[in-house]
Amino acid sequence: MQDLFDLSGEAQAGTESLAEGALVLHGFAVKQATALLAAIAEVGAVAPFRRMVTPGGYEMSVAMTNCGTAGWVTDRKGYRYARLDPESGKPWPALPPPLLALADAAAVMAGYVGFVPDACLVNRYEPGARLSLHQDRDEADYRHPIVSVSLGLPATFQFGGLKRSDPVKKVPLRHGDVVVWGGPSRLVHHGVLTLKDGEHPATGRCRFNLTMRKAL
Ligand code: MD6
Ligand code: FE
Repeated sequence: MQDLFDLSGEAQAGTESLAEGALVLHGFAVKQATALLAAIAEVGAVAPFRRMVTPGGYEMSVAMTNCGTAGWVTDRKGYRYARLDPESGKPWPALPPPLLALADAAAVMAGYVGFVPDACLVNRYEPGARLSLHQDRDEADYRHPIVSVSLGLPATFQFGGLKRSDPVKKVPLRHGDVVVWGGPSRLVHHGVLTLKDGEHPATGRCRFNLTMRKAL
């Protein structure tokens, strides 16, 4: 953490502190974007994007797939991590090395040393898609941080508090931005506002978000 803050407690240029333990690294993944998008295409070819159903019976507007030892899934039975893709019955594709390298580098920047994710949820938003306010709490151990990468169209991220009713900060996330959060912020509520239409040179009419976690 030390080197990201000067003596006044201000975050370093290009970084934005959202709360204790939560940091936006603006543009941190821009140089790796082409490699990351190629990795997403490979994952999607093996485990296609699909719109999962919530326990309440709603089809999500965000299309999802996974890579890693475990993948996050939802259906009428609930939210959980599963080692097998329910669509194919086969293991999820492995976590691509460029994702692992980025997760490590970003976590170190935010003061988390030795972060090794075993799950990466890949979200695909088309214009009109949104993700309502939620907590990520299906992971076994909340001491591990989460590293999140945004690619393509910009979105407005909502960063709230530990209570669902806490005030929510609106944070613009653009192509190449990385968010790292853990520690006291690990269980904050967050979401993504409805994606506006647009065209991005790297992705076309969509936004991808990768969230890397230690799930098991
Ligand atoms: C998104 N992100 O940015 C959704 N969850 O599309 C998340 O839900 C998220 O960015 C946990 C940690 C970081 C995240
Ligand atoms: Fe989340």
